[in-house]
Amino acid sequence: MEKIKVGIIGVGFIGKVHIEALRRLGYVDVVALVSRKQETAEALARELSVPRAYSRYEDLFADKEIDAVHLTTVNNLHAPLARQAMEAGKHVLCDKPLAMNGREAEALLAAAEKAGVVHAICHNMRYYPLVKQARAMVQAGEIGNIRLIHGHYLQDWLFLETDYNWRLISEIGGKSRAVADIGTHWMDMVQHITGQKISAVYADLSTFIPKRRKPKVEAATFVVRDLGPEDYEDVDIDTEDHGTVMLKFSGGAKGVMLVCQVCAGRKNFIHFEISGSRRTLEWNGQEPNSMWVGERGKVNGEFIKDPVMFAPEAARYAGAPCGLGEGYLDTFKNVFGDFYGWIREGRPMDVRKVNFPSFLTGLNELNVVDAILKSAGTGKWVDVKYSVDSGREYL
Ligand code: SOE
Repeated sequence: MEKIKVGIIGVGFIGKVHIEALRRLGYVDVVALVSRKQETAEALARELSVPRAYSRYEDLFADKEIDAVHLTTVNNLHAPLARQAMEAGKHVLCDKPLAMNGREAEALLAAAEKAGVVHAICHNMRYYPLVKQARAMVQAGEIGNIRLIHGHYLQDWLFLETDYNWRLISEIGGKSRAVADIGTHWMDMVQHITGQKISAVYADLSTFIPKRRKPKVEAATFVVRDLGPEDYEDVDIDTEDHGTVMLKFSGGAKGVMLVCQVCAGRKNFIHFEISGSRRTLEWNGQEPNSMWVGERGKVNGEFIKDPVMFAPEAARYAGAPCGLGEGYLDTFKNVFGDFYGWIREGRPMDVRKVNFPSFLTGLNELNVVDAILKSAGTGKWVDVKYSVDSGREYL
């Protein structure tokens, strides 16, 4: 069978993660990449053994051999590049957040439906095997009616005032940073597990470091360098380091999400606790291969990742047997497996049928982010206005 040919635009930390995960599928070939400078593109292509290197996006879109494009660029390029790729007939998998705001995402979904291509947003966190098992347990009624959904996503890579990255700048990353960058992961994961959509928000956002020292030569995400005071310039920051968001859900559940990118010692600490009328589940991404199960009237349990004990719809996401650790990098193989499985079977795109997060998911997320920004600005509860009515169930 002909391998599916893929091009990658933006080869920083996450672009390289995508390339490695794509190659693990076995039926996908990464044949081209784009980086802003031709010599950088060629160096990366040599380093990563990718046949073709471009520095112009349009050259990749014009490449007839390419079936699908991954967008792992800065956020403000997601929508314009996705639109061009789809107009060139390419399937698109875009990193989150899908666009700069709900309005831009709505237009992109319409363009995707017009182009008739397969489209996805890379919410990989829902693809940890135990997260899929949590979803299966909720759907099977093992947790009961969901009452409380809470948790956080904490990081420290922006802890110092000399830590700098394009996400800090609203023109490039979007008006929201911590919420749009990592909060969307958390919100997608808990809505996917419970099937309930966020219906209203009450938000408090803070910029604990309003002035930062920007290195004159920018570094990649998570890269720390030892520079002298003369290597920096002062910049004012207009995006949030932190968000505390109270939540109401479509199925009646209540909750709270805490996100912060300046918590010393917290690296990529994504965590949820979901309490229902029968049990509670608690899980965190820094120890993704075990889940706590809270009971009343009997001893609490620890669910060690074991596909034999999983529901069939969750077991398929475990790539290794019981107790053998699976992590962050494996979640990309899983989301790409669903996306390219759909393409390989030649199935038509249908946002209500696909088993992966689509541009509609990305749009729903940005509708929530827009509501969070509005609530933080007004100090009031805000009902989420979904651009597309996809019913009560989270898609
Ligand atoms: C930076 O916060 C970042 O790279 C996010 O953009 C990713 O989505 C997250 O998985 C890791 O941290």
